[in-house]
Amino acid sequence: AERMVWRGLACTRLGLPNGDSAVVSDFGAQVLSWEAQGQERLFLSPRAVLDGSAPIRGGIPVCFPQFNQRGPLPKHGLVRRTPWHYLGAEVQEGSISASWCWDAEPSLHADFPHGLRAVLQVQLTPAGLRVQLQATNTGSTALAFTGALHSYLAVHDAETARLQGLEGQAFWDAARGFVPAVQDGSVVLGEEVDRVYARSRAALQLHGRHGVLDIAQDGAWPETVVWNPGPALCAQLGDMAADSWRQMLCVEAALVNQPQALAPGASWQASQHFQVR
Ligand code: TA6
Repeated sequence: AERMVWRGLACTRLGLPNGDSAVVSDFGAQVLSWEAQGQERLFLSPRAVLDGSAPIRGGIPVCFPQFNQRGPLPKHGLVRRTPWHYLGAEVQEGSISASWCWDAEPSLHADFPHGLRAVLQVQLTPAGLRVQLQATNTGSTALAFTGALHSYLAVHDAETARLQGLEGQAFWDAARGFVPAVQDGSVVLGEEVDRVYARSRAALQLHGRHGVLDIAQDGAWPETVVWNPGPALCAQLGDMAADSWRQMLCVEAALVNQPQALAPGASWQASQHFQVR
């Protein structure tokens, strides 16, 4: 692993002998780039704010300990807008991983008076990337959290890209009045989609010009969020270009509907895994 400065951000670059690589910033412990089989697999907005004054639009933001605006904390929580502490890297047989941690003291935020440690581990394997979030209650009071790995996947052809594997899953769509529905067919790009699905046990597949990406999450993430702003909302987002909605699809491993309780001393962990076929 190589520590480096990338567009002004303190980052770690992970590389494998086959040429695959990943770049992760200390700010947000956010994966900003993942190249597998010679292709960039993540979307990073050309207008992303990279000076630490705002969350970074793209890559894999960690939303924690609150998803979206479902609580008193800033949107998507505290950790995507602050530097994490780099713990180091480890080479295993055929893979390399690195970890970051973030600690909350009870005095950190008036609306979150708890001791909480988050550890993010990023593991690069041939044609694969695994991101794992671990949370430990380091304080003396019980707490509850929600969150997500808000992964922005690269789309190279908006007309033909489709996400398969959610057929038959229950969801609600924040862009359509939160009305409960069941997924019929694949998810395609076009209008705004902001959906919280019950997790599918099987991996999802993002089909695109550069092949098929399998997307899996373990059961500690009970939901999958699929988000694309579509042209109208995209035009209002200052850190997206007008056509950025055509180049991304967020497929998020998430914990949204029911907050996860953590007793003092207790830990929780969950991962999302991407594999190019
Ligand atoms: O995960 C979907 C979502 O919560 C959407 O509602 C949308 O707002 C998106 O995340 C991006 O949020 P952000 O605060 O990064 O603009």
